[in-house]
Amino acid sequence: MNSYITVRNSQRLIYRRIEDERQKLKKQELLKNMLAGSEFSLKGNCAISLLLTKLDIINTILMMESGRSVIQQKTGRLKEYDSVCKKLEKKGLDFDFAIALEKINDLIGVRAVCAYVDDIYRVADLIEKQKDIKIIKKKDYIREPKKSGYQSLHLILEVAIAFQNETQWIKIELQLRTAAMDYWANLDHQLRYKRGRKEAHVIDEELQQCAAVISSLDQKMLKIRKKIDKI
Ligand code: 0O2
Repeated sequence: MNSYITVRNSQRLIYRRIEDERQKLKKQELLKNMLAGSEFSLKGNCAISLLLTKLDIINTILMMESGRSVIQQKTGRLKEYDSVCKKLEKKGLDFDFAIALEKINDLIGVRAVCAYVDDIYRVADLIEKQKDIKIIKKKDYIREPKKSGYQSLHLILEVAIAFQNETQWIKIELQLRTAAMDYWANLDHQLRYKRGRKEAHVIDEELQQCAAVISSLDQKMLKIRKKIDKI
């Protein structure tokens, strides 16, 4: 009798596990469809275009003041499904579209590369003044670099887009960095960021040292520019 109950219980456990796995796969499939779906990508691409245009205008304003181009390069992207899953997993969250929308700040993202460190804050100041942009959060990894050495200014924003006769606020992350910070981040990303902790550990220190060199280079370049500005 006892062994009969044990078999029944383990059967139940197996069925529950299968059902959980089925539900998980269903949610994953739904998440994939929602991310690739026309409404999310349409709104996301609208938000990206709007922010890129804002950055063009800001660059023109700052160019009139300084006589040089302040934003050297800018790109926008919607986060890939695999990358969304990895991030949800890392944060211990469910594979759910609503949760991803709420908890992942960079589902929609724009990155702008500026000439000098002080340009980054000038651009950020002008972004803050826009009436159709709300600043949700500011993460200053330049004043306080991440343990990895990563530097950039992250602004989590909401931009207003006109969609189906109403205004909708869309969350988007703006990453602002210098070309030197961008160079470091790209190589770090390639070498370490997406690998396992153990694997990456061996190069942690060297990458931190490179980040310090990058930072002092940025400061030196800024000093040189300020010197020439005075003449
Ligand atoms: P990918 O593939 O570049 O998109 P949060 O909930 O906001 O605290 P989150 O979103 O991890 O947690 O915020 P965080 O730490 O500000 O990082 C957001 C993004 O910044 C990352 O997105 C990277 O693009 C970049 N980043 C942060 N730390 C590092 C780092 O040490 N090295 C490099 N190269 N980039 C970094 P993703 O989705 O992790 O990656």
